[in-house]
Amino acid sequence: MSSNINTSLEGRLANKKGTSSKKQLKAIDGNKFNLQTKKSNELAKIVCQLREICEKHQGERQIIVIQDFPDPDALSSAWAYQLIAANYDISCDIVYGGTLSHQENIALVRLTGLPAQRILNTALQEKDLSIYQGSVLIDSQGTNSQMYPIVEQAGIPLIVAIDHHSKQKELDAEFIDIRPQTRATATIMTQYIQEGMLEFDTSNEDHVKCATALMHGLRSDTNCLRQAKEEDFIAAAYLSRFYDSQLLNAVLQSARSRRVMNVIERALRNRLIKKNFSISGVGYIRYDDRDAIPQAADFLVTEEDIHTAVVFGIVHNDDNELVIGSLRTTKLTLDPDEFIKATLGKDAQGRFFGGGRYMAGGFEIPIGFLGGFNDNSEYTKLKWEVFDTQIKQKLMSLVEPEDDLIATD
Ligand SMILES: [Mn+2]
Repeated sequence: MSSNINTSLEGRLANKKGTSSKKQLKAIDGNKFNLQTKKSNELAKIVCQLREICEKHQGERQIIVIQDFPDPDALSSAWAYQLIAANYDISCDIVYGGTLSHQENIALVRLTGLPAQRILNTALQEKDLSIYQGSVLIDSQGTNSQMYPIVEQAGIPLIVAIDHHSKQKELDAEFIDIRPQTRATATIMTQYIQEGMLEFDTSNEDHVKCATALMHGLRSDTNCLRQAKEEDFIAAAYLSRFYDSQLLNAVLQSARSRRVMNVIERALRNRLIKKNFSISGVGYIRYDDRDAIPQAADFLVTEEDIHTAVVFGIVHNDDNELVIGSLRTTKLTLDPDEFIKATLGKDAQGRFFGGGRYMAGGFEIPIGFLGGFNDNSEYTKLKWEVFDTQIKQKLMSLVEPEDDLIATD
């Protein structure tokens, strides 16, 4: 009954609109159509180039380098590239130099059997890299990997670079697809697959698991699809035909460790709030808990009247210390990449300490001569205070350009 009323109402409204608005609608549809064809032409061109590159390197062995602390987007996209390359008889090793830190990433790799290997820098230096005829960067431009400079120094040519972070440095690759406007590398990889680079098959267990991993990567880089754009939804819709929802659920249900909870507590306690920014130093963190930093930033940005959160700490393992920080923002006009580059600047070699993508960013600052864990607690405390003060001072210089630099409330 009610639907009848609606239909007749719609009918009457449509009649009232008259022909001029109908024409307008047609014109808008036409524009949309042109835009979409333009987009799909561009994509077809990109995929054609990638196909040529894969054909050219048929039978070779490549090393896929992902960031030191890989996230789901990087892990799943690297896996998709590996499966695509296998179609061209190119065998790929997916490697990272750091560790899997986030509980969801550990679960993802364990539950899907995702073929990524951790290689320590020292082992990589001893490894015979001449077995590789080319390297591949996925969801990275090499700046967030301690491993990539070693691969570069070994003279292995960069064949493919696929990423969605803002440009970090000039890359000399045979195929480059860097799209800072795209929310996830998983979206780009899914588009390649949809364009025929790989035929997903629900009876192939690896395909189902890779589709599940891509779905997770896409979700996690778009804040559970809340920041997703049309192309991400289209990619997700395509993946929905192949992924295993129960498997994805199992990955998402992995629990936080107590140590991660403790870091979040510390971030909450230490936070300094200025002009809608929440900035927090969390002190020393074990290498394996490194991912607690972005998780703490994710949490701090949920406070009312806060649009941007930055959390940082000194991450250490047996022989290395590094300041690592994460930025999360909900402010549309704040570009994380620009903010981090402008506040923290560059190192002696002219490389930025960090960068970002849409609504998120990160940085890594080597400690150099001051590094090394020390039994002397006074020294350890002093060292943290120096870094804490310096980083806050730099961040505050943009948050509050005119005011006194350090606030202690
Ligand atoms: Mn990503």
